[in-house]
Amino acid sequence: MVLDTMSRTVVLGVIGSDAHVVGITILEQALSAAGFTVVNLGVQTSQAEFAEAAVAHDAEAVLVSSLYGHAEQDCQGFHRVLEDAGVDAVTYIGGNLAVGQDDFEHTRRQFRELGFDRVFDSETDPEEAIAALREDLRISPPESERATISS
Ligand code: B12
Repeated sequence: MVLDTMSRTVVLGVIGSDAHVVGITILEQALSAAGFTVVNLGVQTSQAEFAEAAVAHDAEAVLVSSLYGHAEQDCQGFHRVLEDAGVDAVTYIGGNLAVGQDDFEHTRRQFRELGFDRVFDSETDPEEAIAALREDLRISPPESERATISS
């Protein structure tokens, strides 16, 4: 079943000790404008805080951001924490995920193996994440965009 309504909740935050706030602020605005209910946990968010928020808000997606180069360490065991808390949500991660990030396909594989459903690099336009969420959560695009997609 494809759902038309967009009151779907997304939890968003920057994991670990990372304090880069600009990316998630832009993502929050874009997701809100696209009709999602966004719970922005802000910077320096622990794995447990992501899990607690996802449960408390019955989130359908958990979006993790990391810029400072320690994402791999910060995300070890993350999906186990979500699973133990009973979270049933798609998980995305994006940002500057590796130091250097010269081979993003390698980075993507690494984070897919950690359990993330989708992995985005630092060039990602928020619209890409929104399109991915619509696909993964089976939300049909708004009327205004349907003509564009079918043309
Ligand atoms: C501003 C900045 C800072 C500011 C942050 C201020 C603040 N409160 O936000 C300050 C000066 C504090 C800072 C500190 C540090 N920084 Co800094 N910082 C930057 C800088 C210049 C810009 C980041 C930014 O705001 N970009 C603009 C936003 C719009 O883009 P964005 O964050 O990339 O987000 C977009 C995408 O990545 C994507 N995205 C992000 N997350 C997600 C998540 C999902 C799910 C999706 C779909 C998409 C997505 O969508 C966003 C919107 O388009 C970058 C370099 C750069 N040009 O990117 C370095 C950079 C991120 N910093 C870096 C480093 C190393 C640090 C420090 C560790 C430096 C140090 N030794 O102290 C510290 C870390 C401090 C900490 N605890 O976090 C490195 C990271 C290196 C790496 N990963 O390999 C970078 C890349 C600089 C560099 N080239 O070396 N930094």
